[in-house]
Amino acid sequence: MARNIVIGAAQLGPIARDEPRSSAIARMIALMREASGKGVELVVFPELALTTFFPRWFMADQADIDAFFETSMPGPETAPLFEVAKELGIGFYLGYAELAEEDGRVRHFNASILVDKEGKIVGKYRKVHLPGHREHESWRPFQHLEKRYFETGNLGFPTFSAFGGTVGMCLCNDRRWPETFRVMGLQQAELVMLGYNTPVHYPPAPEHDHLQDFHNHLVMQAGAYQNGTWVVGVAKAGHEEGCDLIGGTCIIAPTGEIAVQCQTLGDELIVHTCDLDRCREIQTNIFDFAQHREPDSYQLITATKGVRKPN
Ligand code: CDV
Repeated sequence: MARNIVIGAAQLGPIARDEPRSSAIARMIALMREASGKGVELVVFPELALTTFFPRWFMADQADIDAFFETSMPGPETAPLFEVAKELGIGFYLGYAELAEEDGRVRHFNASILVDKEGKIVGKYRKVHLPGHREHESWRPFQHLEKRYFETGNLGFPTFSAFGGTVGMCLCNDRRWPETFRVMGLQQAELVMLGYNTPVHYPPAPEHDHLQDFHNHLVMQAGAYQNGTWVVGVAKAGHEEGCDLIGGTCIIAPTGEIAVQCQTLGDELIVHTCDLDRCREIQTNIFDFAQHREPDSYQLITATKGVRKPN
């Protein structure tokens, strides 16, 4: 018996700096309605899906930065997304900038939530691997100030029992790190959802620009196969405020094969029926962790942050 879930990966094209959230949300609702017509139960949206990718600009005034953050979820502007999801009986993953009051102080996270078919938040994730830099670097054609604007996520990589399976989340740069997928794999994740904003041009190593699409799929396919999990990776794509972002939104099977992939750099929905039981093909065979892992030999992974030189 299959444990099927029909998943929609809802890629977004560029969002302008002055585009109001209401416009981005209207675009997402249109994709959600299209998804509903195709029997979708769960829609995955990109990272920082409500606004333009604001870490590309240095902003000195905290009020200008905070304007890109959500202080409540749902809030007045995001409520329609939750209402339509409930009306259609569709769950969703959403990436957004979270401004939280926690431990007696204001905190900023690059976050994602998982919302069930009733419009209720059933999972939250805060981005662990923040790429980029802290200070303004004038030599760059555009900034990547995630390290300045966000704190490192403090929730780890939890998984949740939802949509008839075990599901987890991560965000963009997280997908490049095998630890991300393995920590969720060790919780027997059957589905990992992630949104991304990935520029074609990587200023510190422009010689790799032509490899951006390859690396995107390479890491997600490896993460899927090595942990026997479905992976849904969703881009904010296209020419956004002078910066080209890759597309390549896709749904990847536990075998590492891309089942379906977007063809454009704009708003586009792709749909696939994912049988969560297919995870067992890998999880009880080549990557049967209990039988084959050798954690004693991996201690260096958590014992050190950087490289430890041989004696
Ligand atoms: N939003 C991201 O995390 N972007 C990074 C870029 C800067 C390399 C990524 O890993 O795609």
